[in-house]
Amino acid sequence: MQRQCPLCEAHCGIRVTVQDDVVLRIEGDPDDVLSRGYVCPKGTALKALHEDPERLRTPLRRVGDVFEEISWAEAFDLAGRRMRAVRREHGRDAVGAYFGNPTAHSTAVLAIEGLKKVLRSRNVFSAASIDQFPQYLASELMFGDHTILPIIDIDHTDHLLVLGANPAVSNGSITTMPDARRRVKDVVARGGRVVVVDPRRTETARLASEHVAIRPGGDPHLLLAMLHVVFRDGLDRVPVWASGLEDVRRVVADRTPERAAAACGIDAPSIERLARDFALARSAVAYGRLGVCHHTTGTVTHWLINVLNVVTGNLDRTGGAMFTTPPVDLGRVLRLLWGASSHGTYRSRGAGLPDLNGELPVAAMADEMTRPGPGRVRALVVASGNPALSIPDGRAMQEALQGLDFLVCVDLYLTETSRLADLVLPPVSQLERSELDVVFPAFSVRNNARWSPRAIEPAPDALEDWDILLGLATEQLAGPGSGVLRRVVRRVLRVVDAHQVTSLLILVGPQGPFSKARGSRLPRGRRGLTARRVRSIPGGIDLGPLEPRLPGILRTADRTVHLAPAELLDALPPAPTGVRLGAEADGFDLQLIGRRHLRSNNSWLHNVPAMVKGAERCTALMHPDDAAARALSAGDVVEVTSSVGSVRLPLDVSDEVRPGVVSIPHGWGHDSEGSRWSTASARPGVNVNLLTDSTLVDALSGNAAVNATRVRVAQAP
Ligand SMILES: Nc1nc2c(c(=O)[nH]1)N[C@H]1C(S)=C(S)[C@@H](COP(=O)(O)OP(=O)(O)OC[C@H]3O[C@@H](n4cnc5c(=O)[nH]c(N)nc54)[C@H](O)[C@@H]3O)O[C@H]1N2
Ligand SMILES: Nc1nc2c(c(=O)[nH]1)N[C@H]1C(S)=C(S)[C@@H](COP(=O)(O)OP(=O)(O)OC[C@H]3O[C@@H](n4cnc5c(=O)[nH]c(N)nc54)[C@H](O)[C@@H]3O)O[C@H]1N2
Ligand code: SF4
Ligand SMILES: [Mo]
Repeated sequence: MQRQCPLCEAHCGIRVTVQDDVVLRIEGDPDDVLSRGYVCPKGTALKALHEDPERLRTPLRRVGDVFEEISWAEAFDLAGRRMRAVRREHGRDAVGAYFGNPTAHSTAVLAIEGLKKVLRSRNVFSAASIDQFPQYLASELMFGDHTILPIIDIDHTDHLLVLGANPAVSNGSITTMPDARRRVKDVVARGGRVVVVDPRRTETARLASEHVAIRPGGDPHLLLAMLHVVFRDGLDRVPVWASGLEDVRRVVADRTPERAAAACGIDAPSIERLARDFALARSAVAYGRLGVCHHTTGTVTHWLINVLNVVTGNLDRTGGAMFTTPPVDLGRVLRLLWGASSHGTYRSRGAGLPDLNGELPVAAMADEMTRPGPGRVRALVVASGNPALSIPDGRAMQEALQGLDFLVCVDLYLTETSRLADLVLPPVSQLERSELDVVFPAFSVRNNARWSPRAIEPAPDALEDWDILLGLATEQLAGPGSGVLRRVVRRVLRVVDAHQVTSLLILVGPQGPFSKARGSRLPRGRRGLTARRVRSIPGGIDLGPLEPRLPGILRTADRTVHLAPAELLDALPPAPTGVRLGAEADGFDLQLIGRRHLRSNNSWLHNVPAMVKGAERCTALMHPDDAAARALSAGDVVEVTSSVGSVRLPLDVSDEVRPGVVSIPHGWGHDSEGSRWSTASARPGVNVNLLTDSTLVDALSGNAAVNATRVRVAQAP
């Protein structure tokens, strides 16, 4: 059977061969309209994940130091009683929620909105605020809605400028581009140029025409100087639907390449050339992702990336940054549920970080669980997340989780987080669920609609995330008569499933029969997409290349793209006058950045033997000059220390990283007592978030700025 791999944003099509409920083989699906046969090693690991004896199959309740298996009815009853009691005693903000990365990869994404609706808590968090919050906020301020996200038209561009992304490994993020390696190589093969701006010579940089080893955090300076050159040399081609141009011209007027050079570690002639190459290309697109999100300047940098695309005439045109026409308009769904996109409606009690669309930044999460007073989180739902490893200041986070009155985790495993839970609710495995992808067509390089049937029949009493999250939501209903209400809602949920909801959303969506949206490209004679049609075509439906959609989809009051929102102008980093180089006064003389690996997926594929075999991957990587200066060599165990904590791990030495930088991957640190993944804990690695500081954030969005962490490295005693 043909379906998709839901592990990362690429959502590759896979063929799963099953006999007598046993998976024999998983391979890439050549019929898939987006991935055309590509699959990475993680995709084939879905079999091992499904079969993993340590994957949970039954709800678990904590009794003292151990877990015991209970029925679903008992589990929901327990969750309901405990959470309603916390709410009764301490108010609705005392029940919080954290939604992790995999929630976006199934219909759980719709169910969490239901849970949020009944919780009505200020204390809702998600992995998005250690990820794409800066992109959301830049979109909100410029396009009027955080869901209007530009996607790179990599398959048609003549010039790709990558800042802080490594699609050759990640396979694309906020641009779904399975087999990104081939797509990057194709740009070069058709005579185009790929420039990768990254402190590390990454897997993507090795495929590129040029690698520019920027100082971490230097991106806004580089972009301001590139814009300076574009205007100075009269290379701007600004579309009519953009406003605020004069303000942009004004703020870049003194941002010369010479002034930017030291701040970004790139010499002025190179900056000039990068700017001219970009602006003079037939089509060009600048693309930024995590490397630039994870900085104190995250939102400013994404704004400048968008501005560069707009003023060179490359937003909303083929080969530039474009907008999709997906089957489901998630922005509209969210607006129906929550009203217009909003920012800073309320703030976290401690650090005063602003909400973005009803979600507080994770950088404030541990503090909101421990800071006394009204509004303190005492009960928490964690759905498909592992905050114990994924959030800055891991020690504080783990202590805060431990201090909760009630923690319920919806997870497949006893992880570093769920081991601390009072109740663990495991959904079916990825191969046991069926779904219509409602998220990633909105981010894909081609418009598409794809259906994933289940490959394996789940056990009769097994539940999907959808059922579990809505079950938890039902249990929140409280007040007079609520017992009856809960019974009625339970009945209703037995007949209303995720498929009915997604079918309806497609029917009224931009590709549906009633839509007049531009960019709908159904084959002639077949008007309007329906879920039934999507389900009937294995490999999915190709709805054509991305098409120009501006200004129609803008949600700003004046229907223009705002090039110069006041918040962003105010937040510009000062023009550099002199830059501190070398040792910092506090002795933290290196800057910490992350890296991803093709066989990892954040914190949770390390229990699959094939995903962790081979050389140790959780290592500190530094430049030979930095190693020599500290009398260190490859293989040494080093101690890496920040103002927050320290970790010990093996050293790797390579000139692929820029001097002054040390790179450690995240998602490791599987040595906690009580977690239950024996393969992972045999080679635990260390949790890099024991070093990162939850007070380092992008000032505007509150996104965690983990790449701004300063450390020192020495031989471990
Ligand atoms: N220092 C540093 N920290 C980072 C990052 C970084 O680059 N550097 N990256 C950040 C980013 S981009 C992200 S997205 C976050 C991720 O942060 P999280 O989302 O908190 O963590 P994950 O490691 O993705 O954990 C996912 C959990 O969900 C479980 N799971 C997997 N599939 C399912 C499912 O279908 N249903 C359910 N219920 N559970 C499931 C897994 O067992 C695992 O425990 O980490 C962030 N943290
Ligand atoms: N194999 C695999 N694929 C994944 C994941 C995974 O864990 N494994 N995770 C998924 C998730 S949740 C996400 S969000 C995406 C992330 O997708 P990407 O953003 O493409 O992935 P990263 O590897 O985090 O790339 C960030 C890059 O930024 C660079 N960088 C660090 N600091 C700076 C800086 O200051 N300036 C610049 N210009 N560059 C900098 C880093 O060296 C790194 O190469 O990947 C997804 N895909
Ligand atoms: S790149 Fe790998 S993990 Fe991501 S969807 Fe494709 S097969 Fe799955
Ligand atoms: Mo992410």
